[in-house]
Amino acid sequence: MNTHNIAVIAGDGIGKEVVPAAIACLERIAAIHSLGLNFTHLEWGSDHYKRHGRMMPADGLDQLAVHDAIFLGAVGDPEVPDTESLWGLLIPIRREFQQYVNLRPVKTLDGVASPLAAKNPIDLLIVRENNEGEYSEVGGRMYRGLPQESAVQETIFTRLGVSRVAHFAASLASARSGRLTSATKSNGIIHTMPFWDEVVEETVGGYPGVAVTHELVDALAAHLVLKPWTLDVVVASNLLGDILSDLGSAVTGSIGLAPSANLNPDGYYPSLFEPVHGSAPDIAGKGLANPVGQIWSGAMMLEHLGHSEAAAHLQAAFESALRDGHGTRDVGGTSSTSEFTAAVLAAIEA
Ligand code: GGG
Repeated sequence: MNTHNIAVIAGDGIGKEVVPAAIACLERIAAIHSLGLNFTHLEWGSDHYKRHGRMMPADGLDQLAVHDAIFLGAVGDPEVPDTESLWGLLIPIRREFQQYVNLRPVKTLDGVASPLAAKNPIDLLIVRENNEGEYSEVGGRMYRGLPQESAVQETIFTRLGVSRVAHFAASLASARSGRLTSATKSNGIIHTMPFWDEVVEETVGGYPGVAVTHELVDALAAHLVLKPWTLDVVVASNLLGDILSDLGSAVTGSIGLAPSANLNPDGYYPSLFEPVHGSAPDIAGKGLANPVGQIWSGAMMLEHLGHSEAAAHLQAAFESALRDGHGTRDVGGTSSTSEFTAAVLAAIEA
């Protein structure tokens, strides 16, 4: 039996609802496909912060390092500063384990109410740089509370960082249509963005079947809303990729649908799988959360661990539950989180 040790961090808000839903599906898939998935549940997140003053224990990264993958729900709590919840858990994990690719599929799903997606099928991949760029701790605040109060935040692009994510995106594009779009803002951001463009261009030059188009991110945002079906693989910096992928999921019907894989493509470290959405405190605890983003992230985890058949089975099951009208309210249906999960479990057996 293939056995994998998975660290599970449900985290905050709706993470506590969608993670158990996805684990129930993963356990059933594991039983059917004879996979050993050993889940270790780690009670980390904002409740841990409120008790101990930190989002995870001091040796949290060491505890995670011995696992084959990490399955995360959401982080964020109205009583905890957002900088603490993000920089105290998710960002250190992405960095420590060199998860420099954040792969975010944007795809039309049958059964989801989305006027735009109904026009033409959408099937694109956003490759977000995940370790550097605008997400940087370099900077500071001065003269707090005075009229001259100021803040500086540095963006950092390295040749290594940009080229490795561009390689990943180019090889994906090469296996698909050969069309790669790189998000830029090099007309306004005159040092880092032209550097990003140059390194992407050089890297993609090594892939004869791939053509890269550099699109200004404002125009690309409009492109993503007006004609998303003409895009295939999009590579973007940390911040731009985050924004574009939220927009992409909204275009397909709901951010609750969107999965993501924070990948260490070299395989030296565990990768992390999480839905794109956050903790949604406004609907937490009400049984309204859409578990598709979490379940789909579980399918991406199975694929990453080498179980394509099991991943396809799980993917087909949640797609069929949506197609059969079992969607949650955000996608135009009436099901609760548990009703939708029950429909996926039934589709797994079908
Ligand atoms: N699903 C994980 C989560 O809660 N993400 C919320 C968030 O704020 N993410 C920021 C990011 O991906 O950079």
